[in-house]
Amino acid sequence: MRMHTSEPVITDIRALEIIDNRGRPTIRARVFVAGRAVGCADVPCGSSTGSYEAFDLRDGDARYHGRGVRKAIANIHDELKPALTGQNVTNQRLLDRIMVDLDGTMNRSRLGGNAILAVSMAAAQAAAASLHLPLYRYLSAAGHVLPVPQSCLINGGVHAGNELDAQEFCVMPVGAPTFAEATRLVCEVFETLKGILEQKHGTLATNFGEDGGFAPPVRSSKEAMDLLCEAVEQSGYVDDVVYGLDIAATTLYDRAQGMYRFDGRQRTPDGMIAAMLDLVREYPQIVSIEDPLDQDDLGGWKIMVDSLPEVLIVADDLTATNMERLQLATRSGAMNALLCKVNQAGSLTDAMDAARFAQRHKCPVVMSVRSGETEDDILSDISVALNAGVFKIGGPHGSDRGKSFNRFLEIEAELGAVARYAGRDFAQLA
Ligand code: 2PG
Ligand code: MG
Repeated sequence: MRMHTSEPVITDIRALEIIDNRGRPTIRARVFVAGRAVGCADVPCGSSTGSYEAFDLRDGDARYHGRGVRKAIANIHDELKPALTGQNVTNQRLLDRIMVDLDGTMNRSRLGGNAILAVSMAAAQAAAASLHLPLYRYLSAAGHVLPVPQSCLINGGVHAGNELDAQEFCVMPVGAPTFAEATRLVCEVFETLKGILEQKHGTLATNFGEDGGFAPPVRSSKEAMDLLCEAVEQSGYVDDVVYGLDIAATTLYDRAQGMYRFDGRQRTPDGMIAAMLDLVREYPQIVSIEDPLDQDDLGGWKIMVDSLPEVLIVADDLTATNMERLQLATRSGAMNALLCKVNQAGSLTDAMDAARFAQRHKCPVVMSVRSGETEDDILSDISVALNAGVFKIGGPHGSDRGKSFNRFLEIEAELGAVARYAGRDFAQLA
């Protein structure tokens, strides 16, 4: 029988409306390639979304309270599929350019960032499959870093039904020698924290927030930090664990009044900066603070960066994985680390370009899941391809979070001696 030697051209694209971990619709796309390879990918989605993110096209009708994605799916079938059929699937940059040009808007609002990203990621998976490579290796010959998992164990903000204003209190097991050991540390601390919460606040305190962390009835960042520190201490990992916070301050900011609601008080922007400095003074093991201020307060962000040179001041809503915003923020000295979310960018090429731009500007990359996730573990492969030093992974609860841990565990085993756990060098990987 003759071997199939034709180019891996795209022969078909099919998309389906599926649900994420919150029962909200999202897109699953499949890209089919000559020679039988197929790639599949799901689009993640956030709750605390910034204004500069790629447009998430929703139907706005009665189904799913307006959140259906049938229009985006129709755009995949009616516009993206005809434009991409016959193209070589390994030409990721060209595929993404064709889709972005066809959309024709600045923020992907005509076809939907979700429609474009679904096809973009499924095409990368199909290309990797056609070359019989794991995705991380297809995306980069140099990928070998297993990131420090920044694991959210306590949730607040819009991700929880408690009265804690800040969104995420995370552990980062930098002292572990491998990702596998880092996973064990996270899970042991998680289990210990559960016991502490039960004992102090009763079993209701062990209910979960949207990131797979607990959502206990605490009101202040210090209470949350004390609980985390106690769990780490009881687990015996004081020397191995540091902490990362996501304040998600845009969600706490009242634009009309120019005031934040934080830790039970109204605060001016200066008051908010003072509160951050105070937290780091009290908990010097905090090594990372994401979105400490509103997404448009570039001046305030610069003060944060200048005041806390040892701490990663991570831009999420500030830059929204958008190249123009990233150029503005780095030029203004308003950030020193980038949170990279693929659906903020709206295509795989745009997300990877943003991450590499940040790394060239000495801003370490924190890859991140969204609060709305499925069982698709593609982000772990993208993280390894980028050699990102940190991965914001959620708590170790549910397969929507476990999938990221498990994919990294697979990659670490597969890489063997080549694998390097970022550990204490997490901020040097830029
Ligand atoms: C964030 C994310 C991830 P969301 O703010 O960093 O936890 O939340 O996906 O809701 O924007
Ligand atoms: Mg965030």
